[in-house]
Amino acid sequence: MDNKNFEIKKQILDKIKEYDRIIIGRHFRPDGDAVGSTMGFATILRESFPKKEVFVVNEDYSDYVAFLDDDKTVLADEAYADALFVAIDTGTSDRLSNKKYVLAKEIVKIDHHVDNIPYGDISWVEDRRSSACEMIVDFALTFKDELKVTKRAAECLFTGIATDSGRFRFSSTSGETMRLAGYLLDFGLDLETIYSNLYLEEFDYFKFQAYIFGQMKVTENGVAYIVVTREMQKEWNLSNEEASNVISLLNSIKGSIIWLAFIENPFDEEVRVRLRSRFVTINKLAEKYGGGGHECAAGATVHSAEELQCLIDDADAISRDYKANNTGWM
Ligand SMILES: [Mn+2]
Repeated sequence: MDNKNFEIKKQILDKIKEYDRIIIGRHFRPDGDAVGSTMGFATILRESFPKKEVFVVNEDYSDYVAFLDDDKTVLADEAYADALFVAIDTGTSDRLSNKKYVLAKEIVKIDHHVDNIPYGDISWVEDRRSSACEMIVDFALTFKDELKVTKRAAECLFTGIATDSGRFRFSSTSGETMRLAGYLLDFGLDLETIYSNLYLEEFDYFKFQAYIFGQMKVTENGVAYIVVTREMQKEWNLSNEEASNVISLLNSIKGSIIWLAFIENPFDEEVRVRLRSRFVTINKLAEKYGGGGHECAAGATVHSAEELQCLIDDADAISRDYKANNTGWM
């Protein structure tokens, strides 16, 4: 365990002790890490401080990790005035699913995204971490005499680490990630059930995959991309989450070190872009198109077919230059 940022962690623990009501939130369109970290943290706080009211309150939920049995609490505005709001896994406050966070007395931020637009009265950000869940485990172990981790919390936190690290495959996976995940495994987690929940798909989904493989394109210098059109989303009855997850179908093509999914917004002209890469970094490219994120996983937005093509061309040039000047990529 590393004691970097011990002072900030201590401030957060003290703040939690100070409040009787703690409301926990995360980013909208939640993924495994967002759900796992908030539910895991809530479980730890409830076990450790049974007299406190601890709520996880958000406005949207995940189908993908529904097995984590997310809280769907709705709280009256009045409940916020004397509460501490803990925002986890959310880089910027505009991405918070629970818009009522502004009503809370104080805000704590715990996150592993690049801290471009800081927020919160206390902010603990470590952008080298694989996941917010990894930070929650680190937090629990930093104060292991006061915080109680249970098997239920361990299941939530392990799921978040496993999903956000690409099953311990992304370069954000460190020895520390493995040690903390190992600590969680020791609670007797049922890996077969967890991974079955994460991997198994309906037969129809495989037909959808075959369709996507037929639609995707690869540029001259190896940028794989797909446009998930409105029509496609309607025809295949895709949820927002399912449409976004199409990006993961492009991630294993030899020579494609950058891959992109363009997801048309069903309600306006906006097109959401998910950018992924290996070896080469693409967060600068995302920033150029009004977005940002991690070095190898970022998001952006384009507003026209022309802008969409520009982004593909830019990505192609980055891929070309990287391949020309580096070896060892695949
Ligand atoms: Mn995350």
